[in-house]
Amino acid sequence: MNELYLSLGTNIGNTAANMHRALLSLSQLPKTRPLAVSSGWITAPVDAPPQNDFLNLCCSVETDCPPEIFHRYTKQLETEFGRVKTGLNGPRIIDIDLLFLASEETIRTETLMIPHPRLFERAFVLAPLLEIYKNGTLFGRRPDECLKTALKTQRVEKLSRPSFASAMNQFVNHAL
Ligand code: PH2
Ligand code: MG
Ligand code: MG
Repeated sequence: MNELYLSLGTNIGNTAANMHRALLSLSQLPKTRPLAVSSGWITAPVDAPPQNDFLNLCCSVETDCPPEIFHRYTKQLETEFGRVKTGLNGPRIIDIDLLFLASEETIRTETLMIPHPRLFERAFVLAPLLEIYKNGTLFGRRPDECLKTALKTQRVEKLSRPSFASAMNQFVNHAL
């Protein structure tokens, strides 16, 4: 059993609807149980060509799937959403990234790097993550301190009442 933290992002089309669908799809993956979901955050693009702001959030799941298999499922979901590659860090209908395992296990293969190599640099990951990850440290680092640094140059804004709240509730209620 792995406790896995994920980052989701979308900035094409109806982003709330995309996020809603992504959460429900994730909760229905084999051998997988949702644990927690953060608020939605509107975030300026980072390390990316000019494009629309993103809707980002983080969630956690418990899964019996090995991380490589889970990763394959999330890639399949992205394809089902109709994601097409538009250059490096181009706009996307949905991006589902595996951030880290609560066990702090490290994975380095051709296709998968866990922890995510840019995890500690990105406010659009750290701000939502800190809402659901309550350990003070991660891989010997302080995510709250990293967020402070990232916020000096990156803009993120928490959504107080996201229109996909029902999907967030359904996501966590599967865990009951
Ligand atoms: N994802 C990226 C690159 N830049 N910026 C924001 N705000 N949100 C993202 O999800 C994002 C990004 C690469 O996947
Ligand atoms: Mg990404
Ligand atoms: Mg990705």
